[in-house]
Amino acid sequence: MSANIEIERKFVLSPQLAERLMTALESKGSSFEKRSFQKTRFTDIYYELTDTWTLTLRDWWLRRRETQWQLKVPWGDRSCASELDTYRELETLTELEAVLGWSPDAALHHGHIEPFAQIVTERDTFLVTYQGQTLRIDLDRADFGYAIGEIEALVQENGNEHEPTKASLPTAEAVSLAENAIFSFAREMGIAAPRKTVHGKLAEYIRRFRPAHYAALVRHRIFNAEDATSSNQLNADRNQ
Ligand code: V4E
Repeated sequence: MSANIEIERKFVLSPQLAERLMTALESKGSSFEKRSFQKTRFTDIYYELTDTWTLTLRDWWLRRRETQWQLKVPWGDRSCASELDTYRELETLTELEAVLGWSPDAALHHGHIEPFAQIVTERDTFLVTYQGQTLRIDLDRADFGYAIGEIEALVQENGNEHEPTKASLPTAEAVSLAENAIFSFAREMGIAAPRKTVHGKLAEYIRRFRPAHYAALVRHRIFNAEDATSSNQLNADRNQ
């Protein structure tokens, strides 16, 4: 089984930065080649084992995006304070069932899993070629009043199906190249390094609406303790 490794740098999306990025990404004669632009709207429903936080306390994130089941599990041994998120992204039922050991449809049908968050996102996506890499820039607005940007690269894993979170060397080299491209693209776009970890939409949703779950994730070092009191972070960041 070989899945995609997703390497992602999140940034706080102030209205000013969103406008500046839109202009830069639409302009010609830059160091990157714009390949496409797309607007989408989708609903994610996140699931946990019923009455437990078993999956999320392992940093496993099971969701249904519209009709498709997806699972993210950590790749490598990055600390939760890292500026980059690196996850294996599993999207076929065969992959999901191999890693989970059960079928999400059957688990839902029998009440073994239950939803704990629902988020509707409006997303502007730019695909660019930069330093030989395809980068994806997502500008997201979530329905609970949170906006965030992401620069993301995908690397095809040369996987070891028995150790789903273990890094293999060629994959590690490809991930390292992708990381460099992401950092350098962010610098060129004038996206400042955040002073604190930037919450993804779900992390922020849990912080706002599921405080006990959030506290457990901080205790288990899935989320960073420094962020426990942060809000939208617009004021704490320089992307204004
Ligand atoms: C919570 C989480 C993950 C679930 C997906 O999170 P999110 O970034 O909100 O989703 P989205 O819509 O951007 O997914 P995409 O379309 O890019 O696939 S994946 C990783 N985490 C963990 C996590 C963490 N440990 N710490 C912080 C600050 N954020 C997220």
